[in-house]
Amino acid sequence: MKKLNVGMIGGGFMGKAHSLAYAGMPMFFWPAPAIPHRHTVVDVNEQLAKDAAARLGFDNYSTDWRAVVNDPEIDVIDIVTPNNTHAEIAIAAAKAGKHIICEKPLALGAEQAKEMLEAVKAAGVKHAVAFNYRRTPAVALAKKYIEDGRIGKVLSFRGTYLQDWSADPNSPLSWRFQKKIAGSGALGDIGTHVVDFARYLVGEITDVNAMTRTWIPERPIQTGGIDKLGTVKSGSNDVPKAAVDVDDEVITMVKFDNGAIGTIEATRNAWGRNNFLTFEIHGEKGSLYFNYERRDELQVCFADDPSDAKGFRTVYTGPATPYGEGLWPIPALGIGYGETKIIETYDLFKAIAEDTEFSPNFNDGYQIELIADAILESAEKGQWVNIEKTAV
Ligand code: NAI
Ligand code: SOE
Repeated sequence: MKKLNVGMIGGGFMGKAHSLAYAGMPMFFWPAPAIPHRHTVVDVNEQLAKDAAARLGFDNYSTDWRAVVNDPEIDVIDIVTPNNTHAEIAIAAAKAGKHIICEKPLALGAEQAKEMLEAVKAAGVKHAVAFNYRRTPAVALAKKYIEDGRIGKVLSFRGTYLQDWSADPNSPLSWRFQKKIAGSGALGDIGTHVVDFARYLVGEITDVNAMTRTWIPERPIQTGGIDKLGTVKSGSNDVPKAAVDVDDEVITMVKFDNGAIGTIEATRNAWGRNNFLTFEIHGEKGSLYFNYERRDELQVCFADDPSDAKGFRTVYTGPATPYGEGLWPIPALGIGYGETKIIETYDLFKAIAEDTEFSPNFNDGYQIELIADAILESAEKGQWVNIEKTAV
């Protein structure tokens, strides 16, 4: 069985999630399309890189991503660093002929994403953007129902991504609150996951009309690299603060190319909401509702259900639903964040082994950046903005 050597750049939160997936994928999906081999992990922080190698199961560690990208032993470059580093690493990796998986959002904006797309196309390598939530089995089941015509023509989409980890003004100014590192705030960080759902399940977004707000204009300066996502607060009010220059909240109306309409909301300041990533889709013949906080479940209502039993009911994902052949043998044993990454890794390694396209890829990442840029432009101008369609 073919082995593919992975060079992973970044040893933080996503470094852990992706490493788990490299180890776990062949345990779930056997025969594996190819075996991921954890070759080298890179972090700018040497101690972190060293710890990451020991903890996450890599043979080697380095502080120099360029050396790893150009290492002839490496087949796949995995980019799990903050957003401002994605473009430079991905373009260098493409030039070195490596397959690439890059965390979301693909780039700081559409201009950068376009350069990344051009680089991978010129190199002829496989490219993936890690919008892993679409690989939750219940989300893939919703896609299947829509494609099978079970809810008929889609009329509307309502998507949210609500969290509360930054609602406390003492949650520090990590990289996620700095435009030069993150690109945008709640929009790029979590809103893009909803945009990915909308495009995956409904169709291309053509127009947006948005509002954004920055609720907490300054935060205590964070020293040190990893974003602790609000779990470590600044202890006193005397800590020096700096300005937040990204959005805390975004709400947009959207129009789709197939005539459907919808709304997308994202905020990290919604007390009581944790990973409230949801969609409700209404079609001419039924409705679907998903909430990631209850990710084994898809709520369904079909217009031809018996009239004395009409209403949302719960379908639990399991062996009979998408990816069931590789996951747990009884419905509702429990799908976790790790499984979404394991499935993502399985599909990527399959695409590499079978020379097919992975989706979502850099085309999708670029289109999502165009949509995100249009959302910011719309919020600034206070009017509808049309989105240019790329060659996706
Ligand atoms: P993090 O802050 O936990 O870790 C980032 C790591 O990258 C740190 O260890 C830092 O030292 C290292 N780093 C920074 N610059 C570097 C460079 N030039 N070379 C090598 N290492 C460098 O960040 P986290 O949460 O892991 O986020 C990384 C990426 O993953 C971001 O793009 C983020 O948007 C995305 N993400 C995606 C998630 C998903 O569900 N798909 C979940 C969380 C993050
Ligand atoms: C923080 O909002 C965060 O880690 C995002 O960066 C991820 O993309 C999301 O999946 C979980 O929350």
